[in-house]
Amino acid sequence: PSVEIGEGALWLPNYAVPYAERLMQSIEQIAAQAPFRKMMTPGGRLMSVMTTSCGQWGWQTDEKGYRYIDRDPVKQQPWPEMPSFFKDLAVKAAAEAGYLSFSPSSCLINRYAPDAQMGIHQDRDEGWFSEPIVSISLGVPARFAFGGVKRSDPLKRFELRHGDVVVWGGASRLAWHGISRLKKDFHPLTGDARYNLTFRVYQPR
Ligand code: MD5
Ligand code: FE
Repeated sequence: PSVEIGEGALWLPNYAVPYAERLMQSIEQIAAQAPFRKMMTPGGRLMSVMTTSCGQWGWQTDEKGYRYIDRDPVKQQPWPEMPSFFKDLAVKAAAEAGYLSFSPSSCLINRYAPDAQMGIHQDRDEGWFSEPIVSISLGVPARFAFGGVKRSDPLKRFELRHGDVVVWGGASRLAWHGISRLKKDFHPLTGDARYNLTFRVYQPR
């Protein structure tokens, strides 16, 4: 089943449940090559979420700003390859929402420990806004807030749970959104953590 939770945002509850163990194994392998790290915002604040990436491009924030880069600045190596089943899963989910030529070049992997959060923001460092972002949530559930394309648009809240996939296309592609402080909880696959993978199309213009 699928539910449109906002304009252009298609929620596929439990869609990734059959792949969850494989996804976590691959996340561990990726993190062994490109470790999870807390990045700095351009304003000088350390993010509470830990991140890594796989694929051709990885999202980076530091004192120089937000951007996509083709190497892990910690390891000074190219980002780990995007496993083919990651891409297949994201492509299949995008197709459910009518995006038949989705080809992500970046997968950002977020790790939320208890109390980690992500403030309200837009994902606009990619360009290519006619392409959706596909997100996969694993482990502990999180309260998600999303609004409209204007910062002042009212926020709707709902829970993203283990195995949920959301295809963020159309008007939701540039919607403001964030994740509330993660509650202490337990999931048999991830312990007290939540993971989120976001598949993105980025290429320099
Ligand atoms: C997360 N990650 O759960 C979220 C899921 C990020 C981020 O926000 O930037 O790493 S992605 C949610 C998303 C993407 C694009 C549009 C919208 C939500 N939206 O319209 O709400 O760690
Ligand atoms: Fe985001």
